[in-house]
Amino acid sequence: MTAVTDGLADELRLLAADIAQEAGALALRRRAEGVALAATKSSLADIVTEADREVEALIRSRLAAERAGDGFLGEESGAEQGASGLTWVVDPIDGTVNYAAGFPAYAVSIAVVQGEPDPDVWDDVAGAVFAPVLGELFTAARGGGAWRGGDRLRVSEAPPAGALLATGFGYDPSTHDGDLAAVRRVMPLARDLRRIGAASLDLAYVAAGRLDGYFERGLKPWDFAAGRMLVREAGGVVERAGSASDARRMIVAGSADLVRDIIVRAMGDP
Ligand code: LIP
Repeated sequence: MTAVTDGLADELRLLAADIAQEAGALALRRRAEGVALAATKSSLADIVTEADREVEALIRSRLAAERAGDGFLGEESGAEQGASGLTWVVDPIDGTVNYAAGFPAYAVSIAVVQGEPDPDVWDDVAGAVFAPVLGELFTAARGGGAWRGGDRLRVSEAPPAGALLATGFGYDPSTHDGDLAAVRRVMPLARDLRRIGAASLDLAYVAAGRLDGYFERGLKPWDFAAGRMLVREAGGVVERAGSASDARRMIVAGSADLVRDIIVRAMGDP
């Protein structure tokens, strides 16, 4: 079991940032050449492109070369246990629908965590979210704060006019009614609502204070591993609301007060 010192956490932050930027550059090149759909996954709307697979393969091989004993949990190529107690949790292109449609809001999301590869119990070590079109890199290391480039990030307090919130919707059409009902219940807290289409960026923007809060049901660990760490290191709170047996538990991020208010409304009676 690797002992994670502050120095190692920061080293892994820089490695995550380096690989995320290399992976982002590959995604950008492939986008310029045209997007080829490789398959659909949970539903027809849940697409994977050839680039998702190629970018994840690049990240995986870079990590295998640099961090041979670590485990891996990736959106496209699954899980592999390591011997070091550290696991890399990777979404090669978060915001695949944006990527395929030509919207700039997509990102490479890379986190490294310690302990069981279960987001309810793992300890954050380091993470990076890189949006190649937007040219923005967000990073965090355990206890070392969250950063956009060289600027330290801090979550906002929602202003009196109401919170600027973001949310997202699952790919499965049968989940839309429930997602919309949650939006309706939370809306009284909001000044306005965004649907950016990439959970890692929603969370990075909460960390940066651009958004006051974010909530979404049904995210997978790779969607939020790095972003959740950014929010926490920026002084915010990220909760998973609902019972552990619910595969569509809601992620709620923001300041402690706002997260509490969102959960009370979102989980209330319709
Ligand atoms: C997607 C997101 C999006 C969310 C989807 C999905 P993908 O990740 O980040 O914002 O609403 O449910 O998880 O599939 O593009 O990596």
